[in-house]
Amino acid sequence: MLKPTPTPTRELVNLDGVWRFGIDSRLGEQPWAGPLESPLEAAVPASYNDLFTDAEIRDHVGWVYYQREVRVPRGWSDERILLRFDAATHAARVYVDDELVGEHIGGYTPFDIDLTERVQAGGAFRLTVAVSGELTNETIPPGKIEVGMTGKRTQTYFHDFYNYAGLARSVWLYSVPATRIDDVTVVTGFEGTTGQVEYRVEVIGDADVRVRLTDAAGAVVAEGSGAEGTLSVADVVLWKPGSAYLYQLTVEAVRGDEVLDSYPVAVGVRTVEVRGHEFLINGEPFYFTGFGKHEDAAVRGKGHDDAYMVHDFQLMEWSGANSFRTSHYPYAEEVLDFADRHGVVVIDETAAVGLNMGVVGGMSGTPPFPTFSEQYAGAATHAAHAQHLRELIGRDKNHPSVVMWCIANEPASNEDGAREYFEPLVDLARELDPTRPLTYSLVMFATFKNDQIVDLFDVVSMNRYYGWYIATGDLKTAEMYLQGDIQGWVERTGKPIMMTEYGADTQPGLHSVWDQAWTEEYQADLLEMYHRVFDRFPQFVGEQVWNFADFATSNGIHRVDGNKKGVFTRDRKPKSAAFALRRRWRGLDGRKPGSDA
Ligand code: GCB
Repeated sequence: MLKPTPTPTRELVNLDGVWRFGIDSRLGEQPWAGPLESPLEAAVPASYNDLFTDAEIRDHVGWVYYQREVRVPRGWSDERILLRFDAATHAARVYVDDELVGEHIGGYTPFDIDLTERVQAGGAFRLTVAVSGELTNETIPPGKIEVGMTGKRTQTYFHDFYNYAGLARSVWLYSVPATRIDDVTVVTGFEGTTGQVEYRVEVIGDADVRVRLTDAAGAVVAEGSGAEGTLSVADVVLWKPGSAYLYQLTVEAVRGDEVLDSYPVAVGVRTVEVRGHEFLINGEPFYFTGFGKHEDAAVRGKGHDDAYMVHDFQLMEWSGANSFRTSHYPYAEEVLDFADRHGVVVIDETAAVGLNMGVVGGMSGTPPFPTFSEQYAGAATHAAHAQHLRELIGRDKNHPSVVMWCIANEPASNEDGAREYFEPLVDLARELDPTRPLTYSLVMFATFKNDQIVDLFDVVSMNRYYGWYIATGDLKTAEMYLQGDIQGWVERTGKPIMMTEYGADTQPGLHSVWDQAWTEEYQADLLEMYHRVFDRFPQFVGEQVWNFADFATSNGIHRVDGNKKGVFTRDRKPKSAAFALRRRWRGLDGRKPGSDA
């Protein structure tokens, strides 16, 4: 799916700003049929939950309404007119004036609605969007809605981060020509000093395709024609972690000399491969350093914010992180564009978090009923997961920064039914993208003895909390657990292994001379212990600390003002561990992780 981009043949109007806002329980029937009768206004992009002081809005379970007037540019009378939501979390119904014009389910992938037949160039219309943050056993991620003694509907879910909802990413009105480029897929490779850019273009309407590859200085380095082909790039400059280089592929739909449509795709020439127990980028072993992150900030919730994005990448670079995982959902496209431009490596994760009834059983991991059953993750969940995977790969397939798909976070891969659930999804992902390795993040109670799906995947990604949830405050015991655990996976799989989560909640400013949980020293010591163990295994290909920054969680007795496993606070101040990571990841300790040097 192509991101709306201004080109010589496409125009774009950004609809971000302050919209009228109300929750369904306070609005009349068919609130879209006129101006919203609500005194509230909400910022877009932003999750709505933390904007208001009213707890009933924050915890609302149901539909909320956003509304604004939209003016269509005068010059668009011969164009197709599309509306794009970069995300509506988790479901949306879109109305133009009094009419329902489209719906979408899935909170972290974009969707378009064609308004050409309903709006007029130079005219205006009332745009109303109903958004629901509800999670059920038919959604990804899953959740459950219960009605309590007071009659209030409450939402529970099986992940710890707060279930922010609303229009957290940009909204656009854009024009495209009737005959147009509908999709572009790029796959790159190289041999010696010659790069290859394989491309495939889908066109709507009757047109020929012409492509042109330009280098970073704008010089044409290759040209081609036809809907598919391979371009050769002499003296190719590769896209490398820490050293991004982007070419631009300009794709044109043409009839004779007339250019009907034009669309640019940023192309980083690089390869990704798993060989034996190595993860190779451009044929060279790559060791991931970095974090699991969240899209999370005060007030805006999961609202995309360019300032936070720039600052987060700065802090990652400062700490020596070369990568991150989009835990636990696809991030805004701007983030991947930024990673492409700055040579940061991304593990792109679906929103499939919480497919695990074992977490309800606490540390015993005993599910109250089977996870992979109609009661929880059944046929409807599976269909939603598959559709989400299609939308994710459709959106992100051309990003050089994305080196691996993570199909789920901590599913109950130890339970019966896991294989039947995951095998078709793995097949689907490989069909959609045969070029990138696949992984899933392994929950603690999915062990090398009882996991049922690891052989389907390319990389073993472990989430482990020895020294925190298990052997709390006892790093000696934790070290023995961790050593045995990794050893077990090495012997079972022979695949590359990485740690996609490890960490400890830490209250900034809390200090102790003892091994005391929650102190800054304990967080740093715990990470150091893990690193000591990782360095003993040549099969280890990476470490991503949980989490980059503190983040908001749902109400609960296990968290005080959110999850505090951040190496940075929620407002991005470093805890002691940040300095320790910087020393290790920048090689200031004299040895870079994953290298023999
Ligand atoms: C996990 C989850 C992550 C949590 C983390 C924790 O295993 O994948 O979403 O935030 O543990 O801190 O408990």
